[in-house]
Amino acid sequence: SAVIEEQKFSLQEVLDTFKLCLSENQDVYVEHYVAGWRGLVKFMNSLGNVFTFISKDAVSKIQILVNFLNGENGSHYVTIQSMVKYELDNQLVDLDKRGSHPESGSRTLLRLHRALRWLELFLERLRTSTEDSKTSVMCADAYNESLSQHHPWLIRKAAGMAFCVLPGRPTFFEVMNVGGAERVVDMLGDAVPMISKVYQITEDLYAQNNLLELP
Ligand code: 1PW
Repeated sequence: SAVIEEQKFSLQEVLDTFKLCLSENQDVYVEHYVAGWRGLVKFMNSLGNVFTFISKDAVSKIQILVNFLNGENGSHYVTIQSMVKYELDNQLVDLDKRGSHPESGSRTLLRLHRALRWLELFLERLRTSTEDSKTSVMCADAYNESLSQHHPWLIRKAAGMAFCVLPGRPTFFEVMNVGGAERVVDMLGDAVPMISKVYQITEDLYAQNNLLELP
């Protein structure tokens, strides 16, 4: 029935959300970016309890952005581009050290942005993996190559421990609920370039505005 259909989780749907992120002139919609992350959180939570420490932070960051989007200045938060411009023009961002705006939209989104790079690298490894590849190794390699550089020792340790208990590749593919391994590979071949594009546009915007190290 339709109800059961709705409850069924599919990573395909999540990754499709990232397709909706890009406007005609390559702006990134915050609404869809956040919706994509909501789906990723759901996915992480279905991988086991150890991931709740990871997803909890994503959830609170998603909520900060949603609050801006639904707030009185919400019209400035429709795209990442308009958000950054609005917050910079109105001195709403702590640029060098944490001060009166510790939870700006710009610094909050930067955290999700850095994590999106991890996801991109991880999904690409998953796509090109073979039956005997270890998800824990793929996940750790992707993490060490990206997000870990922004994390202190304690979080790196905790993340490393969480990766160790990640389910194996077959379970992983099952939880994704996309179909057989071949279909997963096809889906990822479609989704990874899309995520990569959203990532690159955001990265360029932050680089141009000197925001890549926001505290
Ligand atoms: C298997 C699928 C994986 C997909 C995405 C992974 C999401 C990664 C979230 C890692 C979070 C680890 C714990 C929280 C750390 C925060 O200190 C950190 N947040 C993030 C998202 O890196 C930095 O945020 P903060 O402390 O500067 O507010």
